[in-house]
Amino acid sequence: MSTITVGPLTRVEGHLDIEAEVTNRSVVAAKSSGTMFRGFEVILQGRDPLDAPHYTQRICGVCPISHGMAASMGLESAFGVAPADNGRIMRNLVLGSNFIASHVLHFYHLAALDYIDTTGLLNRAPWTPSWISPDMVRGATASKLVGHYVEALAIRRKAHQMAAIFGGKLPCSPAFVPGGFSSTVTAAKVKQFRSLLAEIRQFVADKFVPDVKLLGSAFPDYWHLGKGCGNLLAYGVFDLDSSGTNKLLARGRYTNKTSGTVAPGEITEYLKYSYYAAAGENRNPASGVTQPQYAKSGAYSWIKAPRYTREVHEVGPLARMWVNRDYQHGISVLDRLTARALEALKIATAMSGWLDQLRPGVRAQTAFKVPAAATGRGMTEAPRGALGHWIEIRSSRIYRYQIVTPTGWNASPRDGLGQPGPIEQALLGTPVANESRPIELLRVVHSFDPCLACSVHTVRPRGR
Ligand code: NFE
Ligand code: MG
Repeated sequence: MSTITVGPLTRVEGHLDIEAEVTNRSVVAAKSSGTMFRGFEVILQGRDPLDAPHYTQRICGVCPISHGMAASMGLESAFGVAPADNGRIMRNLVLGSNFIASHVLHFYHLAALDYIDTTGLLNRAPWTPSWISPDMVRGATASKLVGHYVEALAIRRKAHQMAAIFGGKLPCSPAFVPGGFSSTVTAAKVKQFRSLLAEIRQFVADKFVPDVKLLGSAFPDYWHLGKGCGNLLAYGVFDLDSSGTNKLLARGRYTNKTSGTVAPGEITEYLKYSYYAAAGENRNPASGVTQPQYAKSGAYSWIKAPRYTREVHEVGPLARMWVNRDYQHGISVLDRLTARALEALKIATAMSGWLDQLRPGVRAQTAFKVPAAATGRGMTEAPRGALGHWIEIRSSRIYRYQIVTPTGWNASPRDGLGQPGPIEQALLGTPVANESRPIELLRVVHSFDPCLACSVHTVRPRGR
């Protein structure tokens, strides 16, 4: 038996270590560890509730819009208001732009280089040195994919420009407010948005989706690798009206091979293997506690372990597309990549219809009053999966703020029952041909598109 540690594992957002025990060239146990403590839940305590959409967007430059959305929804639920239609639609359009930017970023700039022999194509830092393996695509196919890799950089820029038309700027849009959106709808903005969207959608349809298919044919084994826990969970996203229940991607769950609904009270977070004081063990985030404790005996991660009915669940594009019956081919490395690309196309297509629903000149925000005391919950989706913010207001200030992110679910450590997290489970059985270059582990981990900045939501210099 040997132990392989990939730390830090690169081409993810944030700082992740993966430790895998390998026997007979196959993984028999794995640990996923978030190696940094950030402190957003603590930083928010005592602040003005209206700060939440702005502070929480700083959790991550890749998925800020989702945090703006979850925080605004949490405040709306605490204040008892619903967003104005123009505001709801602009938020969806900005979030949709951010989903597409993130999915394109993930496939081309984070995952694809696990599959392409870039020798002679990307011959300088930061692309070299890199792990090249004999099964990688090369020649004309590799050149074509690297060409799309470069094009994808411009597409990401354009997706940010598109989001900024209504969002004001990217990353971190200042327009997120409870009751809707603080910007205005004009015919000129709609036109500009439509033109960028057409170009981006075309890239997704003509390059992104076919490129993922191409990898699907070139790496058949990966339709069977990285299966993981098999349970999928989605909170749903992109409200299509003010009801809060009618969404482009509906809420749902697939647990032990059975479809189910999602009851927010069933979500709890375990802390046994995380660097937090035991006081908050297995609590629903509405009463959750974030009290860092480092070092702590047995703990190995700064990520908590969220579970639904105490069971391990994977979240992300595959979970969303699965519970919506858009894609139910299987659960594996390639199914995650495929579902992500197809979801980008579905969202881009829907966005063009949303543009038609905007009403120039009509107010985009409902009036609200900040109550002295209230609780609220905002459950939505980030590109990487289900995202929830829980807020408790006392004396008109934030008393408690709890955030459970998608990578919190996917990269979670073992829970109080000893069950490994989704990535830890997905690594089991992964073959490792060369222990000094375990590219197979990267392929499995990258399929989840982990973001550690989000999941551990101030770095302490030199051990202090
Ligand atoms: Ni930093 Fe994020 C997304 C959120 S992942 S990227 O998507 O929330 O935990
Ligand atoms: Mg949290």
